[in-house]
Amino acid sequence: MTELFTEQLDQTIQIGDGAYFLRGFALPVANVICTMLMQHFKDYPPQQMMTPMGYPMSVKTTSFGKFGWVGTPRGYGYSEVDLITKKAWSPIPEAFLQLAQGVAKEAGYSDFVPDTCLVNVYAIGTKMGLHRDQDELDFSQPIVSVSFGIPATFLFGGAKRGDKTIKIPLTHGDVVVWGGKSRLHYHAIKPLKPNDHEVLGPCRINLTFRKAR
Ligand code: MD3
Ligand code: FE
Repeated sequence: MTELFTEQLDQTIQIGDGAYFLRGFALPVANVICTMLMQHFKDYPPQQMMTPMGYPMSVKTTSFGKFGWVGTPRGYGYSEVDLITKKAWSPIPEAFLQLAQGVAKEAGYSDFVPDTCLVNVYAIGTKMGLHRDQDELDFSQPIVSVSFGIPATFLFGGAKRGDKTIKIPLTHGDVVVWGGKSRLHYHAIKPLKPNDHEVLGPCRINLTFRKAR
């Protein structure tokens, strides 16, 4: 574990089949993106969605793009409108797209065209339980994740729920591309430990770029 994270900035490190970790890759655009996120939260407030199991998530979620992920007591999946404001989601900003596509290309996915950007907002103590991302149509398309704010411990498992997990610390500016076999692997975020980030305060924000349809 240790040696992965003593590597230099700007290096692409393979952490699994089709999974690539780019430490600090988003740092140069972090301030621009975080500022745009703050504005987006006013227009499309992050909400606690319901899990497919029928429990409210501790994390709050909003989206950009043609589709956004929603979870309600009556079902979950991708929706073209925000269920609270009833508005169509706003388009994925160009700066976000450039980041996601630049990263995907770095990992060998040169034709990645995301149609959704999910935004997960974590307060201290919130978490995301072990799950797979399987609401998208084409699993040959990767997911690009970008983390901002305070650090979190990401758990990366295998194809089966009971498979062993490895811990990967994710912090401000870190980017991971999840393709290949990793695309359908189980994963989770451990409850966030108390901390404070100079830009975002006691908060973590994760963006996931996906092709839903
Ligand atoms: C591995 N989000 O939104 S990002 C999610 O930090 C989600 O908010 C977490 O899991 C977060 O579904 C983790 C890292 C991530 C995202 C998608 C993956 C890892 C993944 C899809 C497949 C395998
Ligand atoms: Fe996930």
